Amino acid sequence: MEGKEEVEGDDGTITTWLNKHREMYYLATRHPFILSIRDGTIDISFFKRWLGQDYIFVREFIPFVASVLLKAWKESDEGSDMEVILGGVASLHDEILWFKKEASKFDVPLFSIAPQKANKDYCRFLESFLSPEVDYTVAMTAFWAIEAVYQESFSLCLKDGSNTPTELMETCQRWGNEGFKQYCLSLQRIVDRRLKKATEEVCRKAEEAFVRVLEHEIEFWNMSYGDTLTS
Ligand code: HMH
Repeated sequence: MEGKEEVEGDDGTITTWLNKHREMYYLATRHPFILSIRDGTIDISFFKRWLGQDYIFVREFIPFVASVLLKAWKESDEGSDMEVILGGVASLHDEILWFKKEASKFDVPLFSIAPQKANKDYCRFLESFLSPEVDYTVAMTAFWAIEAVYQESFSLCLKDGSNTPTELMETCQRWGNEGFKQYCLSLQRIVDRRLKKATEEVCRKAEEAFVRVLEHEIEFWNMSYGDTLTS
């Protein structure tokens, strides 16, 4: 169902980056945490930890996306960018409600959870984009990458032959569904369009942001999957 036909926007810079940083992208999108969901072997306590930590992350992600919206309003050459980003903001509202519902289903107490180190580091990274000094194209690149990693990861758990536990299907569908994939492609097209006109400096910073996102995503999965609750 999730065919290979998605390589739309083919010859854009993003395709080049995905090839260049293939190994790291692979680590971020096929982490043992995700594979264990797909195989049905996940330790549910790891899932619950991820759920609580991701709720904290998403709350921080909202101001980040709002700042991208603001940058689009100020800097974008294309009015439709704002609509795509606004759609992202709207779906985050739904996502927050979903986290609360899901947390109560799994008895995860959302309000007494402390962010772990990898989460704090990732949130601090998000905050670094809030400054008006950060270019729209660079922030947009990070935004796309953050969404794309989840889309790619969770869609793996919906593929034929996967053995995803029923109670985790909703989570996988949330980020793995076709609509979310199309939304990620819209973000990707914006980034590719912007990069075509960007200075070398902006392109370099955007690529750097992409790689940093992959690193943070890997650390986030490690945090969710590891044995330790500390640090
Ligand atoms: C850590 N990355 C992380 N959490 C998320 N919810 C997303 C990406 C996608 O929104």
